[in-house]
Amino acid sequence: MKFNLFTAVLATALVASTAVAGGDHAGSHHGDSGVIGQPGKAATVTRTVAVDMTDAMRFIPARIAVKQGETIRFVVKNSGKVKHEMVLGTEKELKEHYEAMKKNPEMEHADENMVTVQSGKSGEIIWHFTKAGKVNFACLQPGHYGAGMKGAVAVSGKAAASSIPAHAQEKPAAAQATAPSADMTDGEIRKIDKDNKKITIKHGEIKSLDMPAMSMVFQVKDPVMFEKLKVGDKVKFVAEKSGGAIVVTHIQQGK
Ligand SMILES: [Cu+2]
Repeated sequence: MKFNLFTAVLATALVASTAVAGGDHAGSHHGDSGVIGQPGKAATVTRTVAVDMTDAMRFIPARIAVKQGETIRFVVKNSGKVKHEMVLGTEKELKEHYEAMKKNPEMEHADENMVTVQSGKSGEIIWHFTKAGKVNFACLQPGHYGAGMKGAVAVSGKAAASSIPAHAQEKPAAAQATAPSADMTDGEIRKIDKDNKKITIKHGEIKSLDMPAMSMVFQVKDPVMFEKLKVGDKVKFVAEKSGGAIVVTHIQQGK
């Protein structure tokens, strides 16, 4: 009896550690992840892929092959003279986001599926590919995607027959946007930069700015707003365009 119990515990431990270490089970842990995968952890990176961005509006390479379950560290270099970025997404997401960037060239987005890189510099994205299929990427700087600055990651599937309960959560913040206060947007604080009077908020759709759900860096109107806020807080806020920036004018604790 004792032996059986021990065996059971050991088996459980093995399963748990495999899931954590390898991330092998196709996005089944945490019930997270959309269709393109999820942010990866540095500790579980399986491979590094170098990507070069050029002023010819190209990614080199533009085609990247990975296996389902891999966590890739993209080291993204900007060899050009202008700012470029690499953003992972579905074609639909990228297009929506690109249109929002064209309307709001001052916006500074900051999701984990992307990196914006200044001329001559490098940045990185660590991404865990949980589903077989195609993950697109593009540079969403105004004019760049339109000029063909895009590519795709082909994610090859595995033979494994594990079921993938990931579909349920493809629409995160936007789906809960049935707030009674119509002009407030729901969000969650990701980063607070008091020195530069900036705040990063993962937010739902901002109808007044025609902006889809994403994480974005905002200016704050008054630094006094920082006093009651900390990273991780759920908030409701109002943002508007002002003096070449997108500024949070009101913010309060959400539910
Ligand atoms: Cu670009």
